Amino acid sequence: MIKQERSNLPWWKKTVVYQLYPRSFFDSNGDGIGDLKGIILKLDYLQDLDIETIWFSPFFTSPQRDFGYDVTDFKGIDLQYGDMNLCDKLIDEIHKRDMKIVLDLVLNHTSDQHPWFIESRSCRDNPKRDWYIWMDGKGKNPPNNWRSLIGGSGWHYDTKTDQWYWAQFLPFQPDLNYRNPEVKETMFDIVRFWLRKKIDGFRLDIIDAIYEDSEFRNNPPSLKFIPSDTSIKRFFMDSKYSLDHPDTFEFVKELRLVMDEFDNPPRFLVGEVIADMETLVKYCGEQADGLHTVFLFKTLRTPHKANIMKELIQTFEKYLSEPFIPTWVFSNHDRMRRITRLGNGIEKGKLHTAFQLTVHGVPYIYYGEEIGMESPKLLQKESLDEMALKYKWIPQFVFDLIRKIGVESFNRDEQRTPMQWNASPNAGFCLPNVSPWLPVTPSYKERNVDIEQNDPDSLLNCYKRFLKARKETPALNSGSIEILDLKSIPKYILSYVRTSLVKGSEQKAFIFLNFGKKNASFKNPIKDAKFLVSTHVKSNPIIEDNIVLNSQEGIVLLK
Ligand SMILES: [Ca+2]
Ligand SMILES: [Ca+2]
Repeated sequence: MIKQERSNLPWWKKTVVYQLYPRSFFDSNGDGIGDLKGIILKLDYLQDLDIETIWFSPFFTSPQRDFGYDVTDFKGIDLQYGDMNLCDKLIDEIHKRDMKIVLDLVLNHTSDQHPWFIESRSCRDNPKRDWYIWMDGKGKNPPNNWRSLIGGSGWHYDTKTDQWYWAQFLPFQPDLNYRNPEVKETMFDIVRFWLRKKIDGFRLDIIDAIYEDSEFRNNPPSLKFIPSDTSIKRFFMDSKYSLDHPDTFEFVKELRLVMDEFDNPPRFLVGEVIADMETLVKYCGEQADGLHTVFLFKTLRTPHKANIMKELIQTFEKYLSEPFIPTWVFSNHDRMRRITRLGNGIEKGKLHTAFQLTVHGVPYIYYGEEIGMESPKLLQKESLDEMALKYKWIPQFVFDLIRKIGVESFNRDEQRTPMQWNASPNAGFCLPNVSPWLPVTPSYKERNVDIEQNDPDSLLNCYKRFLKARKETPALNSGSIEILDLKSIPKYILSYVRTSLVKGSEQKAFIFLNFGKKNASFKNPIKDAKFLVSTHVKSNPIIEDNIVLNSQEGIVLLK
């Protein structure tokens, strides 16, 4: 067990991150779209919740075809959300509350409406031509067999110049060419621009897609069709030449050097990467000189079971122990919400919360997760999400089946519905007479901030208890982790201990999570431990020599 003083860890290893989707948080001006002013008005809510870091999905200038992940000006604020003055105020108001701000950086591509791409596609000898990836086709076919991340060829033919451009994601998001040094320098200067504005870190969109093979070799075939969170084999193709390119591992180190130019306070990076563990750690650098952290999406589809959660901890600790640190994410703007995945069970949601906020690593809370917001069933063909529209020809019942059996949602609108503030029409997200950009989820009348704040037994108050305990307890926010494998504890109970040195003496937090369907009672393995917090109100888990837990109850004992 590591016995070093860990409470002096850098802030980003101890923090709790809240992912905020600006379009859906709070509309301050009655157009049905969330905005920066609305976010500023709600910052007290996040501070009161003990959120320490806020990551914003992009609010840069964009035609909004991919709702901000298609940027036309990386240094501009989209008019729908506000302007630079408001952004400066937002940064300031967040820092005033002793919180940190993380922006979403889309380095891989721009919008096809970006002035750079408009120039680039105008003619073959334009100075910006080489800022994007252009190739001759093979007869009437694309240059090679590479598929995009969302299926189908990632090559798109441009009639004007009779060449094809490469797009890893949607067709209107052409990839930048990082083999051109001007592109790299320009993008690094954009990073510096935001760091000078005191941004504390960046979440890096599809950072595994930065470089592709310079020889454009065909990708080999694969037997795998269905995409997963741990493999680049998908759509019957092994994307070895178009994803996780060795040059990208070097690129993140260069980006890290740019970040390190700004060290007061230290800044951090978290990368969106879909890969196996061996590949994921490569993005962090052998000398911890790459990305500070990466998302570990294996968590997204983990069944609600003690032994599987235990294996996850063991795997993450094996690959990402000090100086690295795991991340824990259970929903985001692309993937089905956690509570829907858990069969809409609030009690399971509470246990999940206890797990996420006590395990070793950086927790990511997706907005609304704290009140149990669901991914409602929306019709694929009516989607505003272009990725969902790409598959609108598939009959709806297939998506319904995927939701039911595969427990996944392919219509990203379902993850992006308006924040539920209260039980008034439109859930208090926008004025009652305004139509919100996406429909409010029907269960908003029971699941909203207003109601849950006043109910001690709500999911929201469970979050509050655990967030507060985490913030105030060094063992929980900085301690090392060890699984407690004791024969006396039933198998359906996940238990682990976090240890930290506080002013020279050892603090230990013992966590017991009952994933079982029944109440449990077992001999208390720890003498003189004090009860700190539980998922259940009026919990009394220490009874004489035993620990007694309700089904789906999670507790922390402190020693
Ligand atoms: Ca608005
Ligand atoms: Ca790329």
